[in-house]
Amino acid sequence: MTIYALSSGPGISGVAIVRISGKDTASVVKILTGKSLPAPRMASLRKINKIDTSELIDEGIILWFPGPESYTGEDMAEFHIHGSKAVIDALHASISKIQNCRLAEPGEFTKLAFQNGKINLLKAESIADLISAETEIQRQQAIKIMNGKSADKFNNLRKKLLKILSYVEAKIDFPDEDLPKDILNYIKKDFDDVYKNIIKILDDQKVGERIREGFKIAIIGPINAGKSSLLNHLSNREVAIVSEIAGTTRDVIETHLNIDGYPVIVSDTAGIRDSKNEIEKKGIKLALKTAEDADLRLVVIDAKSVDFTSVLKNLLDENSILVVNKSDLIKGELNSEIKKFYPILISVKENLNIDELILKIKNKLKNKFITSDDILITRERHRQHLEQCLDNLKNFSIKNDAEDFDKAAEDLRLATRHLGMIVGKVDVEEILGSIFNDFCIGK
Ligand SMILES: Nc1nc2c(ncn2[C@@H]2O[C@H](COP(=O)(O)OP(=O)(O)OP(=O)(O)O)[C@@H](O)[C@H]2O)c(=O)[nH]1
Ligand SMILES: [Mg+2]
Repeated sequence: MTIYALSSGPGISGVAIVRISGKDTASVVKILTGKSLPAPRMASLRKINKIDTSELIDEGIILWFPGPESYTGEDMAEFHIHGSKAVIDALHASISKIQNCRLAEPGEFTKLAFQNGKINLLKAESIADLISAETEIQRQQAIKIMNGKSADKFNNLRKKLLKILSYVEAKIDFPDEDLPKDILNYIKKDFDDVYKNIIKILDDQKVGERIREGFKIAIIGPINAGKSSLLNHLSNREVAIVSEIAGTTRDVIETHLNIDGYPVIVSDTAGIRDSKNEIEKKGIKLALKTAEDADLRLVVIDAKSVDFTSVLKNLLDENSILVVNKSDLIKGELNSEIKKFYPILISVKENLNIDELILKIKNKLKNKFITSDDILITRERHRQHLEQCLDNLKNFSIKNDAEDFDKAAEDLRLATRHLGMIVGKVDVEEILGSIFNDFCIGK
């Protein structure tokens, strides 16, 4: 099948790009332009005609990328046309009438690139991340991984395991021969190295995932404290209903914000109180769960009627900020009990001290989520494979010590498999290759 799709964003634009990939790409270009193929990778201005009536659709630049030197590895072409809905629709309609051509599915070009060995799975994922990056920190993370930062690391660790595996396999094949001492030392050293590295990679406070998905901030507190007002203020629009009626918010209301380059998801929640209402009770349960799962909690209370239940006190830890709202309604000092928690006094209504609150949030984020080159995990998928790899390595170690080499080898194979699955590489031939290349049986 030959696939096609609009690759530039939807909506009106100066130029739109329609990409085509598959073995009939050359004929699509020839049919629509009525001319022979342009030179590979050279921008060529062509008239583009409707397939059935030969009526002119538009004039645009055609780029022809013969496979395998293309993004997907197949023959590909790009039509750079004027970016209106009508031009794009007309071009799509004409391509769809050509035999074996169909509209691409989401991500299909990148999927083809992966299947054809042009990119690994980590790169495919990071391309998706780069496309959806909304903040600078997300862009930086995506581009580093696209450049192979984590793939190189995982491949190296995997290579070491494959080498150890080749020695263990040799031990199985030649049980009467002892492995030389230096090889035994080598196995031990490399095994420890891989093991420690994986533990270090896993101990990352989930920063990579947080950067990709957004840091979670929960606004929690008693009814009517001004939680929804604060959410609306931070997001600069009316996301949540604000009213003086106690218990207005019932569901968790989420908005995505960019706080100085940090991608955050702020959740407004139901006010905490002793309620008999079933729906409200559900909302309160959800609120507490949201607060528990959050990276940072803004515990908002009302300056005038400080209602500071133990439930809320328990939520105050180093990942929380106590926000005392409605400062416009009080005169004088806060009581000393509250002062203990280093509160920040604000008024959403009068826009007092909100900038300080934002600064405090930023500092908390900065301290908690220092990114470094050690951050290699950006998805739960990576974490799961690494954890499974670690389990298999533990099992290997026990069985290897007990000289149960058959079973130990199996655990090691599973461990390498999990590392391979992160990068999208699982190949039995490669394991065999490593055995025969590195181990000279005749010695
Ligand atoms: N005076 C004053 N009133 C405020 C301030 N912030 C919010 N309010 C008012 O307080 C009332 C409650 O505000 P909400 O934002 O709905 O409070 P909430 O915490 O979301 O309440 P629930 O959803 O019921 O838990 C509204 O009438 C707001 O206008 C403030 O800084 N000063
Ligand atoms: Mg509310």
